[in-house]
Amino acid sequence: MTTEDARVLVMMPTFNEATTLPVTVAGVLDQAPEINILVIDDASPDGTGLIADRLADEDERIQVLHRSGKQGLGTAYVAGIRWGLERGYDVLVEMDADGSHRPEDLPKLLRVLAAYPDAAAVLGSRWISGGATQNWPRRRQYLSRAGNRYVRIVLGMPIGDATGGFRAYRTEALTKMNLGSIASQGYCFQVDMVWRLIQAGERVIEVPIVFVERHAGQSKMSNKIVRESLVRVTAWGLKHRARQIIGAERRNRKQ
Ligand SMILES: Nc1nc2c(ncn2[C@@H]2O[C@H](COP(=O)(O)OP(=O)(O)OP(=O)(O)O)[C@@H](O)[C@H]2O)c(=O)[nH]1
Ligand SMILES: [Mg+2]
Repeated sequence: MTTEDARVLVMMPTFNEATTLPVTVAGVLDQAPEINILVIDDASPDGTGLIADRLADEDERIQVLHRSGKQGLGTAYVAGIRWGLERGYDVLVEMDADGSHRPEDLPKLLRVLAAYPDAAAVLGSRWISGGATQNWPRRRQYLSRAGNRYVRIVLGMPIGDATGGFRAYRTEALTKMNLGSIASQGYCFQVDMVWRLIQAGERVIEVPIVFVERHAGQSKMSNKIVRESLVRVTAWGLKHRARQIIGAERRNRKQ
């Protein structure tokens, strides 16, 4: 699969992104004219869904999935992945609509995925060499770095930025995944996806990106989302350790 002949769908979940969605969509189509975009809107009170419909009317590369109310980022992406798998895309991309993910980084993600046919996913990373954040408050940087360090320690995953949401998956790897068992709602959905791929023995590659603080609209980040991540990542880590220990005990008994 080369970048040219792969069918690529960019999934863009939105909740109250009326100002930033049109700019992001235009930027993506400018950078990668051959791709399609699916906006997944959770009945945004600010009318983002209507704006998305208008964009879709004007350009057949854009489609909209409307959901009845705010149901969280994780379920929005699972709905987007199902939609993309049903329609036979080769690559599914996750991307925020708030301007934080620069469209100019998209071709790089797609290029690297095409260059490594054995890779299941390419993650845009803020926390590897060459990656950066722009205008992000110190507190958010600290939270993201500390969260990612915790993920690395608890899950033993050699990933610099497992919580980031700008990434490209090869659909082949996603078809093997049990999407119905994904319960994560907030950021930990991102960790959940990488963890599932790594556990399945898939190769995951990171490329540096520059993450830009949103200029408009409001963050949906909350203490609840941080708590969910902490609880779930800790539970996955304990389960993983327990499996390792039980496996080692069995092996010892056989010897
Ligand atoms: N459909 C849908 N989209 C959501 C939901 N929560 C967040 N989003 C979208 O997911 C993307 C990321 O959400 P943000 O609020 O920017 O969260 P974040 O990027 O993790 O946090 P900030 O750095 O503070 O912006 C944005 O495009 C949001 O509009 C949700 O419940 N449903
Ligand atoms: Mg954001």
